[in-house]
Amino acid sequence: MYKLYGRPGSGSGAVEAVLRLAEIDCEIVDLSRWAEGEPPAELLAVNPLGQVPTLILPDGGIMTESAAICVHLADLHPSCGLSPSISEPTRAAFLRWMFYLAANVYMSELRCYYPYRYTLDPGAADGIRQSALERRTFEWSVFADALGDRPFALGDKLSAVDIYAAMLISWVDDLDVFCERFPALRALYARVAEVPAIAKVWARHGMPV
Ligand SMILES: N[C@@H](CCC(=O)N[C@@H](CS)C(=O)NCC(=O)O)C(=O)O
Repeated sequence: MYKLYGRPGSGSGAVEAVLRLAEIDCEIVDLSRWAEGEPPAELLAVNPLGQVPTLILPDGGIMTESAAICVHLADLHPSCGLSPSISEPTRAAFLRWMFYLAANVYMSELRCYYPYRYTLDPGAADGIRQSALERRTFEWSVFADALGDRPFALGDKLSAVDIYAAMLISWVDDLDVFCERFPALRALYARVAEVPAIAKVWARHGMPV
């Protein structure tokens, strides 16, 4: 049995959606928000960074890193159709965009959310947040340009990339402005959110459906 440490509205949303679509049984532990530097002991015991999502595998192994977890689960359960197999032509794009979103957009989100972690100068936090917001917009524009007018990141078929992107889109503060600027991403979000199993997870995470 898997065990997922998460928090509603956090990076565990995409993992939970993949678990549901892959019909994987999993105990979900919803942690409440914690004060800076004080993650719950239960989480710290399995992830020294004190971050969610953290997944305990059936063999007791531990996985962190939201994108890696999504890829791993989707690969292990090919019937869910969320990851192209290693020999499919779309595999390279699949890996590219999973890693792109995790390494760029998610990281910009973290700089917005925890700007003080990226400086020793308390007066610099505001500037870090502002530049992260600008950088995030640029990163989304790169993703939107690559998406073009295709329904999903890899073409006609939903994959874990779309779920991951939709989770990150839901974190944007000013969604109206964002959707106006990136109509293709608004459409992608809507397509993801209309999948019944995902809509249930999004609702649990307080994400727009
Ligand atoms: N690179 C990690 C980032 C995970 C992360 O930063 N999660 C946030 C919630 S979205 C968290 O747990 N923050 C608590 C903290 O860093 O203290 C991933 O992709 O899973």
